[in-house]
Amino acid sequence: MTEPLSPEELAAYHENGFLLVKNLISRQEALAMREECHALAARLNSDVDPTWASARAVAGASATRTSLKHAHDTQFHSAAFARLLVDPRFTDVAAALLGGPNVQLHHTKMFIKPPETGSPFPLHQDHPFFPHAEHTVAAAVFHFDDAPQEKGCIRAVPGSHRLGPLPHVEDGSWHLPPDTWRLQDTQPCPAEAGDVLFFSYLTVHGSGLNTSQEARTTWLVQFRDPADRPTVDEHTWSLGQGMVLRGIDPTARRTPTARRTPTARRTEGTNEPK
Ligand SMILES: O=C(O)CCC(=O)C(=O)O
Repeated sequence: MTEPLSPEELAAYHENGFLLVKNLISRQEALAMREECHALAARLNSDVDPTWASARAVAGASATRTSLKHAHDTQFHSAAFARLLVDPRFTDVAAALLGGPNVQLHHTKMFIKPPETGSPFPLHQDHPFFPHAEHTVAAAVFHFDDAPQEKGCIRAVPGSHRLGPLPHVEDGSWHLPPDTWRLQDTQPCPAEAGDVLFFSYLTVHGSGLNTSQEARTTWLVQFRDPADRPTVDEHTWSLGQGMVLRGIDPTARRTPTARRTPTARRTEGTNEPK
C-alpha cells in the first residue's frame, strides 16, 4: 500500500503546522461539490451574516456589505458530504497527520465567501473555540473552487502551532490582538479546486477580503484523535461530533453530542458560532 503522504510532506506539516495537499479530490469532483454547497445555501435561504464582529472591526465597514453563507453539519443536509467525510483519500491523510489509525469527527462547516467585499477572518487559533487535552484537533479545508489570493485565501503563520495555546481577545469572536498579529505578515495559502489545506487547531491563521468577482467555496472538517477529549463543555451542539471517520474509538467513551441546540448555544454566548 502506498503511503498517503511522503516523509517530506509529513515533516513539513510538523514543522509549519499546515500542509496543502494538491488534488486530494479531482477538479471535477470539487466542482460537483461546489454545486452541492450552492444548492444547500439556496435551500437554507438564510440572511444571517456570520462574519465575526471582530472581522468587521479589522476589515472596516466594506466587509459588511455582502454576507458570507455558511452552514454547519452539512452531512445532515446532503449525502455527498457524508461520503466525502469517510473517503479514504481524506481519512488516510488525516490519520497520517494524527500519527495513528483512528480519526474522529468534531464538526463540519461550509463557507461561501462572497465576491467583491467577502468576509475576512482576523488571525486566530481554533483552540479557544473547542480546547482539547492533547491538542490533536486539526482542520481540513476542502477547496471546491479556486482560491487565489484575491479571493481571500486562507493565510497561516508557519511554526505558530509550536507556541501552544495563545491568549485571545474574546470580543466579537476569539481572535488575536490585531496590532501584534497582522494578516499582512502571514503566508498566503492559495489553492485550486480539489486541493485540501490541513492545519493544526494551534496554527495561527485567518483570511483577507474576497476582492474578486467570484465566490470562494470551501468546506472545513475539524477532526481529532478519538483518544483526545474536550476540556470544556463547549461546541456540544455539533450534531456529528464523535462520528468515527477511520478506524475505531478505542476509549468506547460516550462523546458529548447535541446536548444543547444551536439556538440555545447562540443565545448564550456573544461569539459567532465557529
Ligand atoms: O475560510 C476562511 O477564510 C477562514 C476560516 C477560518 O479561519 C476558520 O474557520 O477558522
